[in-house]
Amino acid sequence: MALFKASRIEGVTGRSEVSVFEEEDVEAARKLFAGPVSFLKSAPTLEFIPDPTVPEVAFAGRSNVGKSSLLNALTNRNGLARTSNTPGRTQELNFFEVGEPMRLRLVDMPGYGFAEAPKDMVKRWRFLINDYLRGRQVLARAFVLIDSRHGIKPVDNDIMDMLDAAAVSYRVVMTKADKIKATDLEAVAARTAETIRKRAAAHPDLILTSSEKGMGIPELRAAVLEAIATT
Ligand SMILES: Nc1nc2c(ncn2[C@@H]2O[C@H](COP(=O)(O)OP(=O)(O)O)[C@@H](O)[C@H]2O)c(=O)[nH]1
Ligand SMILES: [Mg+2]
Repeated sequence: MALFKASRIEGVTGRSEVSVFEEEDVEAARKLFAGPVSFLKSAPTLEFIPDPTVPEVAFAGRSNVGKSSLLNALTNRNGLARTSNTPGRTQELNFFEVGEPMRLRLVDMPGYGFAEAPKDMVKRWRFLINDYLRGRQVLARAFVLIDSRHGIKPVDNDIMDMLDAAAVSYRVVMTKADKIKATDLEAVAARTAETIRKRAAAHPDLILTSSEKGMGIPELRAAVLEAIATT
């Protein structure tokens, strides 16, 4: 059984906290994302979300965590998801279609946790996300993005609470791994893995990524494909 180990690291405790994938699964995922990917629509409320005809995989994270960059790296398309330094501009669910014929939709969830967010905006965000997570039958898995430099913050715990409560399985993805030293990355990965082990709906292993360097992107693609494999 061939394992894909390009970005595997051993945690400080000596065990691996990082997911490994079989080479053939990584290759199948690479092929899928090398094919057609297109933006479908933005939905400010649930009335506007597309008919649930294919499985969905959602991406959540604090604003500025690197979500747009990661979606672009994942899909191999530079301008698919807009990157910016102005947090909290979008409060919509963005849907992207992958494959021909379409295999799945990627859902870019609105970023959270920016400092100047007005209270009613935060409230609207909570309602939208909760309704989507609780009501979406085709939602196969969520990916929760955590900045490697900061680790899990209270706002990240909020979204993971919502996912646990809605019984939506999710995986934690560390972003911007190129921004810190390898030893610090190991430490933050070990700490993060330890924290999520206590969570009901979380996958125990992490995926370490850098959109800038392409690190962990093949694994993330494989994890997306794995998420819809049983649906
Ligand atoms: N060094 C580095 N910078 C990144 C990476 N991913 C995103 N960034 C930068 O972080 C900022 C926010 O990224 P963006 O993708 O817009 O984050 P979003 O708000 O979560 O969608 C931008 O300036 C990106 O260039 C990464 O993997 N490495
Ligand atoms: Mg963004």
